[in-house]
Amino acid sequence: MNNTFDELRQTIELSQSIAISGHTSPDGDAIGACCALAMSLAELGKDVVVILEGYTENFQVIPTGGLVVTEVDEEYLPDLYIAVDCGDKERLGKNGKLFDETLYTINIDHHISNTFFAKQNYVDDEASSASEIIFQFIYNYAPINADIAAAIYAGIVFDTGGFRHSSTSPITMAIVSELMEYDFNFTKIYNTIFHSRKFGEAKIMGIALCNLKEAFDGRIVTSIVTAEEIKKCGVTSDELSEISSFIKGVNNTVASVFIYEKEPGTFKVSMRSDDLVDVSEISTKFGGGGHVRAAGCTIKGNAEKILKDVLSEIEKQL
Ligand SMILES: [Mn+2]
Repeated sequence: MNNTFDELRQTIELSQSIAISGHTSPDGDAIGACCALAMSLAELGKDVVVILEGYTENFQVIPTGGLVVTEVDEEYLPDLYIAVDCGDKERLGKNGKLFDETLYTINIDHHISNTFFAKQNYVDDEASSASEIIFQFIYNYAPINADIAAAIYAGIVFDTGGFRHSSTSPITMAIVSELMEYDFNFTKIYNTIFHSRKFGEAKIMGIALCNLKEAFDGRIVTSIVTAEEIKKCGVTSDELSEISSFIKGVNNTVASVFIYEKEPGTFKVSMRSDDLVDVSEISTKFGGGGHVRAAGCTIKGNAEKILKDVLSEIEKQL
């Protein structure tokens, strides 16, 4: 069961040193929510650190208040540990140990699968993002300034895919409307998160587009890139994450299948779809996972054969 905001605020009052962290491989929401909360609690006079793994260049646009560290000293033990945007304790990665050792723990999250793993919990699975909850939590309680507003904005923009996903609600937009009263560069945040890429990323996108093929009268688009092509562009697999959704954008396409060679003979299959195709069902058949409209799996073998097998599974759903 959820605690109330007032109960969480009482725990904060009882604490001077506070550690905050999000999930491993932090995304825009985890970073934005953690940093916004940290900056706001620091304004209240608390000693706050945000413990996060390193993250990609695009997210450097999110204000941190200089409070982010990747590691803490062995002897560091805060009064309170707040986990943000983590569905379960495992998502804290190696910080789970410190979390266990801390006297007061709070879990603030928006994943429907949340396991209520802290001593106090606040989970709202209808919230678009953890950042949205953090806004509600600090509103009328702790200070909000331009940097805090920018961090919350970044988290909401990221988790809603730029206000596109169905999780975007009137409440989300009301919060964004409040945030825009503060003086920060929302255009820069939006563009940096979604529309900026490294040279190599643009190049590998070009190669993927050159390799584009159609199946089932253009209802499925596919592309394969080899390890050699990836190496030539000097990119890592993180920098291929846009490709599948981009090619899904071809008119009249109901699903995309993007395959890349992770290592010789091992291929990652990344799929995107609309309502017609459940790609999580397909990826599960090949030992992978994901969501109905975005899923992936790793398959060993030959790329053309893998594509054929995946397409024949998709065909059953068309
Ligand atoms: Mn999130």
